[in-house]
Amino acid sequence: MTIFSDVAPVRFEGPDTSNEFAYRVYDKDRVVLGRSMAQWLRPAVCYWHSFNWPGADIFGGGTLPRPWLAPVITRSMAEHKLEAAFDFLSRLGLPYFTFHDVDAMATAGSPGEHVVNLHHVEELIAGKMSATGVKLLWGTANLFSHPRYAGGAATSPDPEVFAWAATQVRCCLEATHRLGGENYVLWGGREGYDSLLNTDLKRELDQYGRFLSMVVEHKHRIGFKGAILVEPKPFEPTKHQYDRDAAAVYAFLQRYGLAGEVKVNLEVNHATLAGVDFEHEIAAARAYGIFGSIDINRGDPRNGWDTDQFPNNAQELVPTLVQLIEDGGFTSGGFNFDAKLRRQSLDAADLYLAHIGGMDTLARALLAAADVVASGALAKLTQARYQGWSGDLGRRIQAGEFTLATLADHAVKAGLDPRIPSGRQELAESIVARHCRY
Ligand code: XUL
Ligand code: CO
Repeated sequence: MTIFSDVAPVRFEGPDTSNEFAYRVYDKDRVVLGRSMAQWLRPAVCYWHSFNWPGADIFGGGTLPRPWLAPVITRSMAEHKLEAAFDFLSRLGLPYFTFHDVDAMATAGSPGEHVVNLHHVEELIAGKMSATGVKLLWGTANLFSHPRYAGGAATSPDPEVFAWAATQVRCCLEATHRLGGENYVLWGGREGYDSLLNTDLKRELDQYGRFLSMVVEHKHRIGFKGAILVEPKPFEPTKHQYDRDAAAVYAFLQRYGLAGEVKVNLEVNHATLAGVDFEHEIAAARAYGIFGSIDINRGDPRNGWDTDQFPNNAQELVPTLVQLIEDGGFTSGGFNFDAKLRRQSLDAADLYLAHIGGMDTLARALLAAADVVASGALAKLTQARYQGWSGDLGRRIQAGEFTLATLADHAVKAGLDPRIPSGRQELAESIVARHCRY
């Protein structure tokens, strides 16, 4: 018995159910455009917000019932947490979870203790995974909470901190590999600066490049076949983070020769904080060939910080799902609920209600996006816009048949007087809106 045992296993009951602890739209086996909802969405519960966060904020302490939490976590507390987490996971019925090393293990005071404590909990996690069938979408090392990381991990002014970070990533990557994890994530929360007056930006980027190269080398050394994913975020906790968005990460990967080795884990509210739509981040990552996985959540339109709320607006997510369907779905990625309860969501039951609402939102967006794609209407409209590029001039420009000078000569000689086609933006928006009926 844990605090999560009061809720019966959550099942699909359809839109007319009066049971709040049931999925209304998310039916894991329902086939949509040739594959099941579970296969399209590959949803994961995150360990940190769900089980390792007491509901504290900068003005006050924990509010949520998490009896296994304290400033120093002992082995028995970590085991209590694990018991509760897998009780919740098996009742919620989603296929994956994600975790940071320190979310799951007993607190360590030295690198040696870190290695031992992580290994101890890894074995217990392995047992729980095989007992419940819940799989690992990705693991990650927390390189931002401990005071040693205040000045960065890989980008720290102190190489001993870099070595500590290397220890954590080595162990967590190996644990993720042994647990059958499908990806490994690095979120560089402190890899940035608070002031350029005391920061050597070029040196820090070189350090970060070195670190990631070491991670990639180790991945190959141990035979980990999953993707290495960097998670972009523009700021918070630092004033400026180097991996601010997908485009910045791509430039960084190119600079350090890692573009074929590392992809991105994109998060909805990180895009919002970067001042772009989430679908922009997806489109940019796809264009650069680095799209990997998604942390699903949302911000609050009137708050400029990372509120990590559960998603509740399916229509907003349709452009993302359309792109995912166009790609034929995730490869190794999935939708990880990097979302937390509000501080007043005090009951153990609230964690179920939050995930159920989030899952139904994703399922609604999937169904609407599938209808949009099946109708062919957006694809037709976009294709019509670029039609000119299929003509003689467009093909010859792309084939490199013109120089700037010969093309200019051609324009003058032909007296070009183009009329661009209508963008039909309002129609495109109506197409999305009219398919949001689930
Ligand atoms: C922080 C964030 C992290 C990463 C994992 O904003 O999103 O939870 O997803 O370290
Ligand atoms: Co995240």
